[in-house]
Formats: sequence, structure tokens, C-alpha cells
Amino acid sequence: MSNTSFKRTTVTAALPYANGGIHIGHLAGVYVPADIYVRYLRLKKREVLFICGSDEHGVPVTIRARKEGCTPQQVVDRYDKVIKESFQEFGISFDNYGRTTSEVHRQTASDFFRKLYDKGEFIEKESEQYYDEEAQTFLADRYITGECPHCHAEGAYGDQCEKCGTALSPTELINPRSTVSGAKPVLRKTKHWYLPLDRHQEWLEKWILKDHPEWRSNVLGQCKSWFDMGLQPRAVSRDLDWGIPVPVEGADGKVLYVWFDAPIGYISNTKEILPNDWEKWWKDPETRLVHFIGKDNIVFHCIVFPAMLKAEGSYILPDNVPANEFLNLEDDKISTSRDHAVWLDEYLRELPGKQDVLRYVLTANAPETKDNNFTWKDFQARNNNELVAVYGNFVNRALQLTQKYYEGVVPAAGELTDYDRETIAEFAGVKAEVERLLENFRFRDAQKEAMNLARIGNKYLADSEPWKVIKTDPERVKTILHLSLQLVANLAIAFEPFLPFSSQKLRDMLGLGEVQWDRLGSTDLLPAGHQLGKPELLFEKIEDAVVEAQVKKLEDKKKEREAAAYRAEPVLPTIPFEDFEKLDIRVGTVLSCEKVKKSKKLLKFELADGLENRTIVSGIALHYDPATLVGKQVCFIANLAPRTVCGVESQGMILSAVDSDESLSLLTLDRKVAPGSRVG
Ligand code: B3M
Ligand code: ZN
Repeated sequence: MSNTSFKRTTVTAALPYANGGIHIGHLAGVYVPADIYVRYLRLKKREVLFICGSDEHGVPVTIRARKEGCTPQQVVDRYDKVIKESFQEFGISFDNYGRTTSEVHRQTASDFFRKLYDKGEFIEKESEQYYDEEAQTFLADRYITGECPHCHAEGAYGDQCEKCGTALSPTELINPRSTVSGAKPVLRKTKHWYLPLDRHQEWLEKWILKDHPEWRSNVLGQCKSWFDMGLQPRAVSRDLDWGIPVPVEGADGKVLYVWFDAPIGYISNTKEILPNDWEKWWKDPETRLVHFIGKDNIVFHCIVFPAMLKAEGSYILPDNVPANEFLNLEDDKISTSRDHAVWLDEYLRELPGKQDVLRYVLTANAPETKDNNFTWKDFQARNNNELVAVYGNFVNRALQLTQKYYEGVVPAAGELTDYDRETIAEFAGVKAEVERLLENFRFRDAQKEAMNLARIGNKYLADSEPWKVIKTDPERVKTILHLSLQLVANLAIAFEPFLPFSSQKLRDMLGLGEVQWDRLGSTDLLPAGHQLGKPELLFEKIEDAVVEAQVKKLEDKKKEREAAAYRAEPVLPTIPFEDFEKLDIRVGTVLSCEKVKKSKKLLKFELADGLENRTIVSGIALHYDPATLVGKQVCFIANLAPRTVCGVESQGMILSAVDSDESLSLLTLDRKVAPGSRVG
């Protein structure tokens, strides 16, 4: 169905986890595009509801609480407040920002579960899960660490090894440990409820791939690969003491899985503000439901939540899920754990009043079709070269000239020239184009179109040169400025969804009341004789020092991290020179190299060492393809007592450097030397 054939639109933005603040990646991926869309619909006078809230359950919250020595409730109370404030400051105009710890949510999620349970929409299954006998608790995957079965790094989690990125299940870990007590966990039987997604695959596949070919290709692609793998039943309960209790008999100590309750939060947060009227936003087929999310949430919003809604039976399904890819920062992945991010509360403190600049830059670089990159240099360039030099400059020139020549009163237009008419025709087309792009969730291009309007204005003024014409043909200047001011007023409208603070400021300067989106493109927004307000600068130049300080801040954090890694592995105590001399390090040429059977880590080297050949086993198989090493020269300890590793006698040790991410790099030479040469 086309967008306009719906009566109203329910727009949701992913509920952020209340275990940390909000950074530019969140803003760019979800909240700014959602806000632009909603503001646009409101301007179009369409009925719309914009829902979000904090996602307050789940294991990450309990981990944070444990780390900080406080309760999960204290964690979410703190971050809910921080997050809500950041959104407000950036003008993200939710109709309601709720919380999943609210009573209305507990009741709604609980009833939802109960209804599916009563309808027989779940299956019950017993499985074996790790249990911590000391702490007397089942362990969430994240609470178990051990050696990764793939890269053999220590400290891999029960759900993933962060070193090699492999997804794991806790029972695959070698030497598992509970992070709660340090105890060795034991397997225990436990019962859970599962949503049998396999039963839903057929209709889901048709609904998404056949009925919604207009969805973004990244979204369709991810769904398709889930379908190709075949959907599996998913547990919707957990053994945990933080969450909404499973509302059935015999479910003590079990709560709803956070991804079961969180999307229901959209419904509860609607109910919270519209207790008597919420159903039309969720159950009326004439309502259009749109979920704004990041790409890591696609499966939950396109497959799991729709399956839940369908199983319940009375809800509508999303009409679109415009998920974004990721935003990088200075060419490096944004990472909360490494603190490589621009946090909104810090941004607001350090660049006060510049919310619209960030909104602008994040939209200009929106990761709509691929991952994108935010750099402070680009931030500065877009501010100085686009917001200041194009938009701000045009507005300022038009207003200042009107002030100078006509004391801020809009002059009447005389006869139009062909050039005037061409200009009018050009900006009359902008409205349809911006609308088309916004309706298709193409926010970057839509904003570009709006900026194009400012370019048209800038060019018009530059070409018409009223400051020169005033000396020869003052009547003509009236027409030029009359038209320029209409263009300026158009900009206030066109940018309203994107840069709400600047539009407000501009409207105040123009004495323009409420904006009428439908008047975008018209030339009679400011009648002759209308008194304008006092002109002020719309945007300010950002100096080098400001962005350099931001880059330095990121670099300092990185250095600090590296120093911490160094401190974690400090230099060993000093030894006398004679001790060093005992170590015989030599250069060897690799004659052959192959994997050691039944080992993932080990490579067996045959080295020419100057005298005879020797065999050395080295644990670098995950970092090198053995075939590429033949012929290379490496350094090895020649007088180490032989050891037998995996049935192979190793006559020495090959030297390699361990990077902070545990990857290994062989010590090689930058020019050839005779095998057996001494290193020292
Ligand atoms: N809190 C995950 C996230 O913030 C999750 C989204 C819930 S949306 C219902 O990425
Ligand atoms: Zn690993």
C-alpha cells in the first residue's frame, strides 16, 4: 500500500539499553532519521505517534550493576535519565519515552506472554545449562568465560569470543568459569519456553520477500539469509533474577527473555499515554507501523516480533523497517567498551548549542546503504562550507540587505525577469523531491535537496548583485530582495524536519509563525510590508582548535588504553648482562611449514639453521597460512631445551610479537642474512 493510503502512522525507534549513554552512532542510525520522518509527517498534518523508551531488562544491565556494586534498578534509573535528557536536548520529539520497568509494561508483557501460552503458541523444552553451585544461580551466557575453542584466547564469553569474533555456545568453552563466583559451573536441567519460529517461516517468508520488495536491500538480505538457514525455535524465557517473571505455574526464578519483552515496550509505552485509545495505533489495519532500528536488530524486528504479533492474533505487522548500517568514528569501529565514541552528553557540554550541526552532519553521512564514517574534519568542513557558507550566508545576506535598505521591511516585488522566473521554477520543484525522498526513507538525499534550495538562493543573490544594482536601479533591488526573502522563508520550512532548532531561530528572525509544509515552494510566504525581526547569525564557523581538541581527546583515550594494556603486562625485572648472554638467538630460513595434526594453533617448521636443519613447533597457525612462510627468515632461540608438543619434538622457539588484540606477528628480517646468524 502506498504511504498516503494509511490513516495514521505509528513510528517506533529502538529502545536503547539503559546500561550506558547514547553516542553518535545511535543518533545517526536510529533517532535522527526517525525524528526527521516524524517531524515531516506532522508537518504534513498526518496522524502520527512516535514511541520510544528505555530497555531496562537483560543481562548487560545486571553485569553493569555487578561491576559497579549497585542494584540493576539503580543502573537503569541512572541511565534512563541520562538517555532521556540527551534525546530531549537533540530535539528527538518522541510522543512518549517510557521504560520497560514500568508497571504498565510489566502487565502488558506478562499478558502478552500468557495469551501466547494459553493459545499453545510456545513449546516447552528441557535443556542442560550451566549452573553456579556456589552462587546458586543459572548462568547467562555472558557470565561464563573460558578458553575459546577456535583461537584459544582466554576470556572468551559463553556467547562469543571477542578476540576472533566467533559466536559460541557456553558448552563449547574450554575450562569454563563462572564470572559470578569464579566457580567451575556444572550442567543442570532447566525448562524454558520457546517460540517455534520454524512454524512461522512460511508466512514470514512470503510476507517479507514477496509482499515487501520495497524494503531496504540490507534488511531483505539479512532476512533472506535467516530463511535460508531455516528458522529455529527461540527461547523466550531465561533463568535470571532481573526481568519480568514468567507468568505461569512452576516458573520460579524465570523471567521473560529481554528480546521478548523489549519490543512489547513499544505497545506499553503507547498504552501509557493513551490508556483508552492505544489500540487503534496497534490493531487497526489502516495504521501503518514503521520500526527505526540499527542493523543488529533486524532479525528481532522483521522476524521474531512479527511472529509474536501474528501469534497473538490481533495486531498489525510493520509496514517497513528502515534499518541503518553502522557509523564508524575516525575510521575505527565505535566501541563502548573501548570508549571509542562521541557521547551526546559530552558533545553538548563541549560544543554547546550545536545540536543541529550534529544532526546535519549525521544525516549527511547517514549509514543508510553501507557503513559510514564520522570524522571531526568532515564535521568542521560540513559546518563551515555548507551550513555557514551556503545556508547561513544566504540568509544573513538577504536579511542584512533588507535591514540596510528597507529597515527590515519586506519590499514589494516589481516586474519579474526571466532569471527571476527560472529561479522560482527551480525551487518550486524542491518540495515534491524532498517529499519523495522522505517517503522512501532516503534522509541524506532529502537533506541534500533542502540544502540545494539554499544553493539556489545563494547563487541568485550572487548573480543579481543587489549591492551594485542599488546604485543604478533601486526599484529592481526591491524585487531581488523580495524574492530572496521568500526563498529564505522556504528554507525555514524545508529544514524544519532536519534542523528544528535552526528553523525555529530563522522563523523568529523572519517573524514567520507556524510553518505550513504545504506552502513549501511558494513565493508569497512573506507579504510586502511585513516587518522582519532582528537578523542574527544562524550558524557559526568552527575553528580548527575545536575539532583538533576532539581528535586529540579520542587519540588520548586510545593511548591510555594502550598504556593500560602495557601496564597489564609490565616489563619483567632487570637481569644481569650475563643472563642475556645465555640466550642464543639465531636466524633460520624456513624450509617447510605445515599444520600440526589435531591442533588448531600449531605449525611445524623445518628451519635451515646454518649447521643442520631443525624442527620447531610454534603456536601461530591462526595468524599465518603456512604456505606463505616458506623461504622467509625468522628468529629463534637456538639453545632452548627440546620439548615435545602434540607428539612433535620442538628444538627451540620461534620469536613473534603479541599485539594488544593477541594477534601474533613473526620477527622477520628486512634483508637476507646467512642462516645461523646470531641475533643480539
Ligand atoms: N535494546 C538493542 C539495542 O539497543 C535493544 C533494542 C530493543 S528494541 C525493542 O541495540
Ligand atoms: Zn576465539
